[in-house]
Amino acid sequence: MIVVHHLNNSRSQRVLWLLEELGVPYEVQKYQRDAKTMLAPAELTRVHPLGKSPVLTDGAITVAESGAIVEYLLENYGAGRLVPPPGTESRRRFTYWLHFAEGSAMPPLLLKLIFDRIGSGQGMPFFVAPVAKGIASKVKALMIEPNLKRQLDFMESELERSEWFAGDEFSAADIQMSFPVEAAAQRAGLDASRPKLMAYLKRIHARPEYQRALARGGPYSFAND
Ligand SMILES: N[C@@H](CCC(=O)N[C@@H](CS)C(=O)NCC(=O)O)C(=O)O
Repeated sequence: MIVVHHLNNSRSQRVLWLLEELGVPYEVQKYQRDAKTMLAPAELTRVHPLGKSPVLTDGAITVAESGAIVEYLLENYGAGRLVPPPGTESRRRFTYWLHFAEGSAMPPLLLKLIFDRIGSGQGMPFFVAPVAKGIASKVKALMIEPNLKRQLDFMESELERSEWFAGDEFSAADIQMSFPVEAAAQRAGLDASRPKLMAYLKRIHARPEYQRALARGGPYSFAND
């Protein structure tokens, strides 16, 4: 039996969703973030040394890293579904977005989360808070926000070319891309000025498999790393 080691409000939501799309039975082992630090509990390190989520166990096999989990599930349980045929333009786009989600889209989103927290001055001595605020707003203006804008513009333009990230068919690349797009809508300024991305979010949220995955995983707010 496949077990998804699922941290609340996390990327492992995508793994539940992919399993629902594939119709593969699975169990969910739930872990709660620390309310203050938002970090995963230490018990997750018993499943994988990095103690991050998602991790999937399938009998004696342990797979970590969401992109690797997507590839493992498609290879072993996909029977050719949710991935375009090799050698096609769609397959190249699929591979690009599968890697882009964690390799390029998430780093500036995570930096924004961190510098927003630093800039809030919360928990800092009163004389440090204004300095922290100044540094955070400089880093955001010079580095993080221009990157986020360029990436969102690029994603929007790609969805002008086709309905889904890899082409005309829904694929696992759309599942992998859901987390950064949701995070951008939650906390990085993605709004109605980018109608293709907003319509993509609406389409994925309307999928019954997405809804079933939410019901299995529990409350989900996209506000975390
Ligand atoms: N690139 C990794 C990122 C894994 C990751 O950072 N997971 C977050 C949850 S979304 C986590 O476990 N955070 C809690 C912690 O770092 O303690 C993946 O896609 O699997």
